[in-house]
Amino acid sequence: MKTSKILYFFLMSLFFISCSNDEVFQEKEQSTTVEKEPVNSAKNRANLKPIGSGVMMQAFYWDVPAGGTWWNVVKGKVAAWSNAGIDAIWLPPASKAQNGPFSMGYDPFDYYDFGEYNQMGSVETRFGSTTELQSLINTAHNNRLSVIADIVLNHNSGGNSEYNPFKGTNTYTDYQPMSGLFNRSYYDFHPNDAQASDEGVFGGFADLSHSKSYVRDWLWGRSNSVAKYYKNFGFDGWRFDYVKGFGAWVVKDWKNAVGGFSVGEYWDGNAATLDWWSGQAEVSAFDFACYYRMRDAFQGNNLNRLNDDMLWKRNASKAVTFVTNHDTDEIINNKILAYAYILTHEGYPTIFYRDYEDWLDKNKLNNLIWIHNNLASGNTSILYVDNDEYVARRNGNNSAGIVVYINNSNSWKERWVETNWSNTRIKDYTGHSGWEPVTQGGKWVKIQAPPKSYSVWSVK
Ligand SMILES: [Ca+2]
Ligand SMILES: [Ca+2]
Repeated sequence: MKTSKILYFFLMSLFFISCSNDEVFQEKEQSTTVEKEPVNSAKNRANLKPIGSGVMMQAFYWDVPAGGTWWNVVKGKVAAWSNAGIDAIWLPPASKAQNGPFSMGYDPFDYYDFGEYNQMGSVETRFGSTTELQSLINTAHNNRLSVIADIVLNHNSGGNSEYNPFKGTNTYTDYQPMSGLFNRSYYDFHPNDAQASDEGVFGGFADLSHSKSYVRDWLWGRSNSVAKYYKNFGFDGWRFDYVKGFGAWVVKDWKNAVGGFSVGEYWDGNAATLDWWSGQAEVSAFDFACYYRMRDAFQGNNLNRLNDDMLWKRNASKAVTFVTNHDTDEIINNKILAYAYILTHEGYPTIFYRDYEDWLDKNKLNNLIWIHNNLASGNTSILYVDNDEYVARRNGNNSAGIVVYINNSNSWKERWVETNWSNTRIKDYTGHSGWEPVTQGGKWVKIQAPPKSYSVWSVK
């Protein structure tokens, strides 16, 4: 989560306080008694595609339509996504937050309320009801997709005011959620009798103190902990929000308690730092180094930056690559080129909902997903790079591998490159070039790429 979002929360809080709850949310409270679907069986999970074998879908963006419909929107798309080669969907924080029906979920109040208790102004969350979430997860599983929960462990929001002896004043640290689970008080937030502070705070939010055994026990330790409640509900993996705000051991302990694919949002452009955090937490990390280098390359028109350090180059198995997310306001020029980059390179790539559904050419993305899942294997050799051209080779292991040619100039480019294939006919699997050249005995071949576009070559 991004610092500029603090203003959003603040303004929404003011708006919320100024509204009369009864008038605004009356309709919401009526349509909530629907029979619950059964929790997913282990059998249902057994057929899931392995996470990382395909591509992740970030199944939301900032300010998706409110009104409790988003889970149903996503449910309507998962079959097509799975057919396209997606292997997991990442959902926004699913539990009731302070801003209730308006919240994107990053101001968590009651971790156990997926939209079944009338608190914080509504029964449903912004995204829907418990039943609708359960139905979405069941549908995703039936389509072999894993479901990744967005977990906010750094801070809470929405507690009542109480006198806090550690601050000598009143603080909003009195939490008595309607689920009746994980009540909190000033002892559970910084500063307290255990710690004055931890690695970081987010804005003015109440900063959870993981040094308290009570907090650790509720978050992941006990049989009805938050982590186990989510897992039993059907979530398969975890995306941890703002992990700069607490020790890497918190993520590690959560993962050890319930297992599952895990990725942390350590917002830092330094590849060495990301690699360090990933090693400490023993989970994956979003490759912010790759994100910033791609921005320099495609926004700054200097593809030489793709030569620079990124997490996937240090530890591909722990790098989750992305072109944009719900927090990044910068628009990368020629975004499809950035997707051509992450979908042909190492790391576990993520596609942003709006890029796929609203903004970019879905056929081009589907083609790149297919290339990622079927051809782009093995380690990477960069064959050529200058300001506006980039050529790299995936050397193959379980498939033939590829040569990807990215052209950020305004004219066609062609170039002799060294492949891993001798006397072999190859073709461009994007269809952008109609050439079908035969590689020389020494494995060299001439390939081409159209202006502001790319080509991906492999054995015909
Ligand atoms: Ca709904
Ligand atoms: Ca913190």
